[in-house]
Amino acid sequence: MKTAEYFDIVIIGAGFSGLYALHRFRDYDVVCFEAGAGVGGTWYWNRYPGARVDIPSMEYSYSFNEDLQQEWSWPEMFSAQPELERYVNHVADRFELRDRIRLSNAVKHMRFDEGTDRWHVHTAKGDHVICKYVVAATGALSVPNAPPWPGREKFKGEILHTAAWPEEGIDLTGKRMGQIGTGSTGIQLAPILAEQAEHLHIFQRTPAFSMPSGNRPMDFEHEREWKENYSERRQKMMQTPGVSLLERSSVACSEYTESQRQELLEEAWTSQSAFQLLLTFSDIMTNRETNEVVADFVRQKIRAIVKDPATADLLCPKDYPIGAKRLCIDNGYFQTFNRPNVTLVDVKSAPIAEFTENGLRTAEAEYELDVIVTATGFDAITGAMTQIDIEGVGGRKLMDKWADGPTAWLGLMVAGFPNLMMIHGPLTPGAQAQMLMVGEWQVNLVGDIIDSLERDHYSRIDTSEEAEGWWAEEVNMLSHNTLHRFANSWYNAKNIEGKKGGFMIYVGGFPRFARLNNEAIADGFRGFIRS
Ligand code: NA7
Repeated sequence: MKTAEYFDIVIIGAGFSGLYALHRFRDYDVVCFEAGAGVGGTWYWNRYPGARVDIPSMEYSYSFNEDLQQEWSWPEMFSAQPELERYVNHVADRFELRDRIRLSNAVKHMRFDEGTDRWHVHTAKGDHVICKYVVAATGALSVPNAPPWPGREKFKGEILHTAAWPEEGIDLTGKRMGQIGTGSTGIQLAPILAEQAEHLHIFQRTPAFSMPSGNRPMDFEHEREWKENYSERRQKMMQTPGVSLLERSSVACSEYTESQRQELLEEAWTSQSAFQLLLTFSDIMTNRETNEVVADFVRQKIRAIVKDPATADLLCPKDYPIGAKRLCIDNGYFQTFNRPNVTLVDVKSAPIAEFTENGLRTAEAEYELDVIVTATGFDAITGAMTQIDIEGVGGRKLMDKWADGPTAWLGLMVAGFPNLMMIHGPLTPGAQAQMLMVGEWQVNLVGDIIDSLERDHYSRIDTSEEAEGWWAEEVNMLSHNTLHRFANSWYNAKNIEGKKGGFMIYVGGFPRFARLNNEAIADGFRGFIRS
């Protein structure tokens, strides 16, 4: 057993937020544990062909250092995974963060010692660290969801998960392939698999809404303009609900004639600006009829692209509002179904029953496959925290406390788990706002909190169940004002059978979220208990 080491702060995760936290806390004695063999979190693990960010790269990048944002050049408008990984590695080197990161060394167990107000953190490699604060930058989408189909061990071919894609890549040329899952990931992946496979079966449970990504080589005039105005633009971004400078209409759909609506939607569809479609009218996420106008526009697009009417019909989402799950962004996804080597299989009506020696079997038929790619998403938002055995005050475990769904004051702290703060925790804006900059913002908030506790000589900060209740009310009130709750997705834990959670995302927009956080701190740390 290794001897215990002492640190001020343990950071869990060396993704984009964890790396920035290392930089922000550089004046403390700090160590970062990371499960992966490299830095980058999401952008380290999700190296499947076609992985690409769906936010423009001039926006989806760190804002904390002016020199960094001036020096770095993105080759494409929406960066692919290899470029994001190159960037995050550059940041780790440039800011000399590596010597405080312990890779391939996941945190497994944490116990809060009430006598000393210290966390005891134990890792996969047997490290034992005693520290005052833990900052969990564990990521909202970091634990792959692997549905428990029986027979995995029988299958003679290869089973891959998109979020654990082999680093060395894999040659899929001429293989009989099966892809399960048609969310953001599956939609990026399918066109590329189809080019390589002898035949590709795509197993779809729920069809997704998707629009063309508009990716293209970086326009250098656009880059120059951004760089000249970076700080002003970053500030403006923080004043928008999604932390993004997409154009947001303030006009309701009903104010337009039918032909004006179609013209606006067509403009958004071809805008080369991912997500613009959801901002065409002011009331898309609050008015069911408006939402249906936009949803129907996309269904018409699908029917116009996909030649076989039965396949087109199966690809049309019909039973949930557009935008209620994250809108997908594609590079020729629907066109893929016009290829002779691609078949769409409906596993809603005939679910996957088991994996077999030679492929998989649904309730209706058996499919012979060499490789099965599961693009089945994540045990999102809570998964990364509940897979660590975390014992708080009185030995209470986080996974028990959250058995019926997560609770957290401001999405930041959980009552009974002192000195533990989460970045992108449950009940924060998550994927409803640009995660890189919100992560930076939250790290700065945590940094300010820790600085003030140290300055005022506190040894413990906790929150209360009452404060968790206030935040739950705020989150629920907001989610009842929008249409997001009408879809089954990782936002409400309904992507995984049996998972409980309720609505876990803050949909009130970043400015309101930030204001409520700042007000609580300014108001004498309302909702927190310091001692
Ligand atoms: P998602 O969006 O959760 O998509 C997962 C897909 O896998 C989705 O089509 C699921 O169907 C499907 N799935 C999951 N479990 C099953 C089972 N048991 N049977 C059949 N199909 C299944 O994950 P992604 O990785 O695509 O995207 C996650 C986020 O990353 C995305 O929102 C962006 O923010 C980036 P379902 O829809 O649940 O019926």
